[in-house]
Amino acid sequence: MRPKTPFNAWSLIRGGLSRQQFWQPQWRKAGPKGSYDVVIVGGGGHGVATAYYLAEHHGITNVAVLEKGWIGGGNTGRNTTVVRSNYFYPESAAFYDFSLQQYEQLSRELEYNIMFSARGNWILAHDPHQRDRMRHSGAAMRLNAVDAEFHEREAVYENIPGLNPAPRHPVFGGLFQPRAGTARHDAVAWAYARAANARGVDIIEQCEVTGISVEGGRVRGVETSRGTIGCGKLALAVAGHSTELARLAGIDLPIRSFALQAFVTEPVKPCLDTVVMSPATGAYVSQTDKGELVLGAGLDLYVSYAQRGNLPWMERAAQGLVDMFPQFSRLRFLRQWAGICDVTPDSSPIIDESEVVGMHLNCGWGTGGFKAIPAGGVCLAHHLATGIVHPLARFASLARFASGHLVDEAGAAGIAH
Ligand code: FAD
Ligand code: PYC
Repeated sequence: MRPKTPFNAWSLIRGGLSRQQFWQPQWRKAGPKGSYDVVIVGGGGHGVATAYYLAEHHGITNVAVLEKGWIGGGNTGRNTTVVRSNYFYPESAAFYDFSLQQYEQLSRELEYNIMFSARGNWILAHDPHQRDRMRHSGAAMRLNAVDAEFHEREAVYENIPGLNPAPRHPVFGGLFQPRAGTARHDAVAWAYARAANARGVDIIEQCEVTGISVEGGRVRGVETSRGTIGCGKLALAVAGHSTELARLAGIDLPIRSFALQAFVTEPVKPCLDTVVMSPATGAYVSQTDKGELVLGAGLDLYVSYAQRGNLPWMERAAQGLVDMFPQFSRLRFLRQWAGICDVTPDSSPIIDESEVVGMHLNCGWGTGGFKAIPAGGVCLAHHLATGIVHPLARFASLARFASGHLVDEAGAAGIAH
């Protein structure tokens, strides 16, 4: 007979860590010092990733991340977790595919399970024109060395179990990226914050930046709800609040902020093993490891900083979902929420130094910046540390809005960019 081991639920939950290790905070609580070499405003994915790469790639650790709420409490902890690199133009394909490659090995690098799942991403074509365009996009992706498969209608139905055989918007085919998938959003922020902190970075929550001090055209520091903090360089990574923060330094950004909503249903057994996006219905859906369906639709149609959901958009997302998968019609929604997205005229990001010397920007991610967190962090850290734009971030300059060298990715996935 096997010896009986006493069942201990706690040791299972702790996953092999001792009680002391398990309860240890992920990062040490820090009060702000009087000044830092680099101050990063915004404790979302881009802010904490930048801090990590400053320390890991460049040995710069006299760094603070200032977050007005809690780490990951902005769009990073509100997004629908899709990571993919199915962009059209060579510049964006190189940038987003580099990011996806980082995601593929991030759990190992940061020693933190970010639950990356390469379950693939489908974009459905609902008319012959969309089908032609998706073939074209697939060809562009392959030319850019990104994995892409265009499938005719029959193959789409073979691959997506339960897809409505007679939807109101018929399916003419689909563009599939096998390496795309999902990752647990807040784990990404926690993993980077923990790794940055372990290398010496101060992670300071409940610290709102209310002013930026500029002297002789150069940034000197910030005013915060916890006092004045001086800095050699400043980085703003505040997503939907970028225009407000940049204005504190006298800069007008070509960005408008819109709410993007998301919804989850009650959990059910595994029934959907991929991400499905349907541009015609405006909805997209995937299933979490817990069993909930996560879904959303496009941006709200008016500019706003109101971080909340609304009934018309919930109806729109539900209609799209039920048109694609009628069997989900009896599921109940558990939660709805919104995040404020920072949209540029060409739907490509800004990673650049501003006209205030020493003040850098990481913004303009709109509806699609979760997948870009590793690349955004690498590029901003490189620019802050070396003074040179990272080659992957050349397309994300501020100058393009004056010169007209736009990289228009508004149609990247039909729903999000
Ligand atoms: P955030 O995570 O928003 O971080 C900015 C931080 O700055 C916030 O925590 C905020 O509190 C802080 N801050 C603001 N003002 C101040 C201040 N004055 N002082 C101090 N701190 C301040 N992208 C994808 O790639 N895939 C998806 O599936 C996807 N789905 C989405 C679904 C929804 C509903 C939403 C809203 C977005 C989605 N996105 C998605 C977009 C993605 O979430 C964002 O582009 C990305 O998270 C931006 O990260 P960030 O670090 O720039 O911003
Ligand atoms: O970027 O894949 C994405 C996305 C999906 C929904 C919102 N953004």
